[in-house]
Amino acid sequence: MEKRKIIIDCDPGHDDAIALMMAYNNPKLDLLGITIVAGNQTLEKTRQNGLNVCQALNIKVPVYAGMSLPMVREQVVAANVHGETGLDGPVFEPLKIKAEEKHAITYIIETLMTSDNDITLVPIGPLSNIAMAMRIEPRIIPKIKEIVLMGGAYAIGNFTPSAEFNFFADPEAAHVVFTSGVPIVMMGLDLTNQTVCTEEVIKRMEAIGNKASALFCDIMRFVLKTQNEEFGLSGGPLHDATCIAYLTDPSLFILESMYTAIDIKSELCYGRTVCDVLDVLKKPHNSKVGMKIDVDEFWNMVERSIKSYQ
Ligand SMILES: [Ca+2]
Repeated sequence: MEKRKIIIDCDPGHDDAIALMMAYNNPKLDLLGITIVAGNQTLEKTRQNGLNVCQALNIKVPVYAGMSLPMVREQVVAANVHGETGLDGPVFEPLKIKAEEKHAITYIIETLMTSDNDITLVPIGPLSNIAMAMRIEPRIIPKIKEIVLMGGAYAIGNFTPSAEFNFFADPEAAHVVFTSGVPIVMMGLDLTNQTVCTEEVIKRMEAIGNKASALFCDIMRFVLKTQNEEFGLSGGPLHDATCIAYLTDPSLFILESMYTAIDIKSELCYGRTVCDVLDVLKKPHNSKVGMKIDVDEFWNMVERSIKSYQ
């Protein structure tokens, strides 16, 4: 069976770390490269976190650092959820691996331009790297097989009342991506909030007893703590990991095709994902939006992924 080629563009981040864990060692996926963007924390910190996760799990995939700032707006980070380092909780060994010299955008452009139109981009942070790559070299746009991303929400936001964090952190970049014409699968908060990791799930993964399970538990125990403090929740969603689950087994998901736009003009709704769920605008559909996930099977998949690390 041919593996699906992917590039993960991330801002690690707790759920980013689990997504990387699930993508590597995955029998269905060929993880070509990891590109890093500022988001949950500054670029310096998200790069360090990405490398820490790769070193801890022995993930042998090149890591490229990209945009340190959004395209237009001033920078915002999500220290309220991810802590001062952006990946508070686990304690890592001193770093022995480094990011590549090449800029993430150069890597994305060169890799797509020399591809057979068979690479899927998986952005799970703000879309700054992907949008800038599209603006610098528009010829990459028809080369992208599909974009499977975490971001947005057809209902309410989590960083403002109307906007989800990834899109609020760089709304103009999200606008560029959603108007590019590339087929988009959007895993928004409406779907990702269904994957609530509880202490019971953590105990189940802890019982596996390998390095991946230890990292999973250190990460998710911190997530549970902040989700409780910030939102009063008894569990923490694994937002970014849903993209990897979809790429591994799309049959676990219910998606709906619709037109989606990003609000980049208003004050109250800046960064809001305006999803035309009822198709009132009759505009060509540019996205398939995740509505429902089989949560039991999702946890089985997470468990299989953790077990794949010896
Ligand atoms: Ca992320």
